[in-house]
Amino acid sequence: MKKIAAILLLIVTLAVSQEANYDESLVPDYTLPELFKMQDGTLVKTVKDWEQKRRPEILALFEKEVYGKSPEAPKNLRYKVLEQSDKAIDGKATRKQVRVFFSDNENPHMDILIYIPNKVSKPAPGFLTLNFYGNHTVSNDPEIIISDSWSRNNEDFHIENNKLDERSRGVRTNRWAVEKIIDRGYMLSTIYYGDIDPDFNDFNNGIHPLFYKNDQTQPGPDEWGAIAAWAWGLSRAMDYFEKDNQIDQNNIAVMGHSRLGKTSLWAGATDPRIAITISNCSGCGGAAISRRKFGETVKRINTSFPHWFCDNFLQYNDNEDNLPIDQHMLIALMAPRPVYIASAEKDRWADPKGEFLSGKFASPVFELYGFEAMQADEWPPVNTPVKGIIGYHVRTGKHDVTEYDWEQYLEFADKYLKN
Ligand code: GTR
Repeated sequence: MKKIAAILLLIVTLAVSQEANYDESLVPDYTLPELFKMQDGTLVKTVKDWEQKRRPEILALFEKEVYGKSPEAPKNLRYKVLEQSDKAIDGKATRKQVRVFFSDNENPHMDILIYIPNKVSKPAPGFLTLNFYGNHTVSNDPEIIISDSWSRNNEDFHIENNKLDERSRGVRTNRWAVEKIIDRGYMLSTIYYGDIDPDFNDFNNGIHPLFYKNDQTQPGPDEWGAIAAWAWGLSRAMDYFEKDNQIDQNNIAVMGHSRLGKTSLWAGATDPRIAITISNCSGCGGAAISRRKFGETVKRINTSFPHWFCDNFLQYNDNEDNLPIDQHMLIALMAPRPVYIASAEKDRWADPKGEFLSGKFASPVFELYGFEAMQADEWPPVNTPVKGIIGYHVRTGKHDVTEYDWEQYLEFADKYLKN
């Protein structure tokens, strides 16, 4: 009898410890690491202090403790335009599908699907994105090449045996305002994230093995996890844009949702060529402040997705207060480039308020550059975007990308990309 009671108690304890906190009054008191206090104790006073000392320190801490360090671009990166037509989207756009080879071999490679508005005569500014289930899911366009990389299965999308096929063409059009983006004069490009690294806990496929030394079979504790690898892939697309004179390489906004929103933030932090960074519902390990432990926690994310971050991040399971950084510092790494953080009211798992706060707490760095701080003292009401160099909105609805989200990103781009 005693034994049964003990087992029951254990089960209840385990269940409770797994439960996420959604109660604001239970958010613990926390002290954030100081943005402007350098490791030697001196304070940042000027942009030069920030750029030459503090920013590199913070970037190095995120590399070592959270996402892992990524390698440089391979010297032998190659590109091949697989297909091109100026008759896409009812003749409004030129579609290009470009294969990027990461070595002298055929594999691994990633395909960039690009739509460029025909009405724009100069190189087009626009959006660089990753997608979850293949380029062919973002539009019904029959010419989009289907990736043969490993995919997560999805019953709703008829994705079985980890293989993408014709049945999933166009299944994600609701998340991609392709025509609207083109009509507004922007380029849209997207890459299947599984081309860069398949999203499961294994480091023997995708991009990682290309960089292993000797008998290495997985990244070291401070080397790139999957998020860093996906971000690295975005940087390789930026390398390609430098070579394509139809694309305005200096006016590219990286946008991503959820795990790919975490990825866009890491890409924006590590690649200064990215003009604007947009994270949509990025949550834990993205924009949300880790120390709040609201919704998904460091422990939960490291347990469910052990391959996303570097192994050093495991030390902070149930130990957020010892992190030498928090996610507001990731937002600060974008400065003075504009950054947009978006949340959804029902996406409490991602801690919408914590996502807002990281933008707010990053403000001092933008102010150092002479910009106004985030233009909201309190977490704003739903569907009331905060416009400024740190943009923010929480919209009604769930964890998703909607027309409303794209409308805000297009406005943000009108303000900061075209000029
Ligand atoms: C969830 C995960 C989140 C978020 C999301 C997604 O299961 O807990 O951190 O990344 O997946 O990417 O859709």
